[in-house]
Amino acid sequence: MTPSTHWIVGPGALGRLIAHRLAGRVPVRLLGRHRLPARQTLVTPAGETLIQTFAMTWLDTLPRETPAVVHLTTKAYAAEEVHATLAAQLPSGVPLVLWQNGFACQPALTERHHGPVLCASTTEGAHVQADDRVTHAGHGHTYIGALDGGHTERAMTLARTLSEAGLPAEVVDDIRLRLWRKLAVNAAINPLVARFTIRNGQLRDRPFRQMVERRIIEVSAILDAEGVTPPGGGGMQDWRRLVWQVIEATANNRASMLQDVLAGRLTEHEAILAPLLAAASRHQLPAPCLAQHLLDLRIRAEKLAVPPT
Ligand code: KPL
Repeated sequence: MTPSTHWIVGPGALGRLIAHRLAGRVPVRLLGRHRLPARQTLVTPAGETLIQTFAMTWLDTLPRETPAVVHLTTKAYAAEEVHATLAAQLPSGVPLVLWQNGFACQPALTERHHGPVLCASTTEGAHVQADDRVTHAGHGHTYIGALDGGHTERAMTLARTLSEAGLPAEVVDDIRLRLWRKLAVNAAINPLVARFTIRNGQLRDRPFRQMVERRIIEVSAILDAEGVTPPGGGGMQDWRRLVWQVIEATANNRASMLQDVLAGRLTEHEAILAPLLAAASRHQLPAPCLAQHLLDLRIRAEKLAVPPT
C-alpha cells in the first residue's frame, strides 16, 4: 500500500495548525515528546473554533506505519536532536519537510536525512493557548523548495495539498534566499522586542526606531556581502522597506522570540543570529548590535539550562 499519512513531528503552534488544516484531506498523525490531549481546538483568524481528534504518538515508540511525509515542525534548536531520534526508527526514502526558522538545521539535515528533503518558509501566524488549543492569528504564505533545487514534483504535490487545505503554498527554486530573507527580518525585530518586552508595533516609537535602523544597517551589509538580496533586488533601502512593512503588518503581535522569553523557553537565537554573525566574520564586517544580542541570549540560555537551587 502507498503510504498516505502525514506525520507532524513537533505539535507546537505551527505543527497543530498544519495538522488541523490537513486533517480530513489526508490522514494525519501528531508526534511529540510530551503528552497532549488527542482532542484539539483551533481558533481560526475569523474567530471560529474547529475541534478535531488526532492520532497522537510519543517519539520514543514510533508506530509501524511508513509515513508519506514527515513534517518537522519543532523549534529550530530541537530539530536535529528530534530528527536523530526519528531517523533511527524510520525506513530510508521518507520525504522530510523542514519548517524551522533561521538557517541552521536546514543544510545539516538536507545532508544527513536518508530521503528527499524540502524546506518551508512560512508567514502563517499561530500561537499556543493551551495543551489542547492553538490560535491561528493571521493568514500567511508558504514557500517550499529543496536547498539543492531538486524534488520539484514532490514540492508541487505538497504545495497543492497545503493550498487546498487553506494554507496557501508556492514552490520556489530559491528557498535558500527565502529562508535568509525571513532570517533577516527576524534578526532585525525579534531580539529587540524580546529584550524590551514590547509588541512589534512599538518598534515604530523612540528609542526603538533608531535601534531597528542600526540592526538593518548591520543585517543588510552582511547579506549584501553574502549575495542575499531583499525583495526589489536593491540594497539597504529595500531591506528597510521589508523590515518596516513586516513591523506594520504585525504591529499587534508578540514576536515568537518574545513569546519564548515570556514562557521561560529557549529562544531561536542560534538559528537566527549565529548564521548572520558567522557570515559577518567571514566577510570581516562589524555587527556589534547583533553580536550583543547573541551574547545576551546565550547567557540567558545557559541560565535556563541550570536548574534553580
Ligand atoms: O516571524 C516573526 C516572528 O514572530 O518570529 C515576525 C512576526 C515576522 C517577527 O520577526
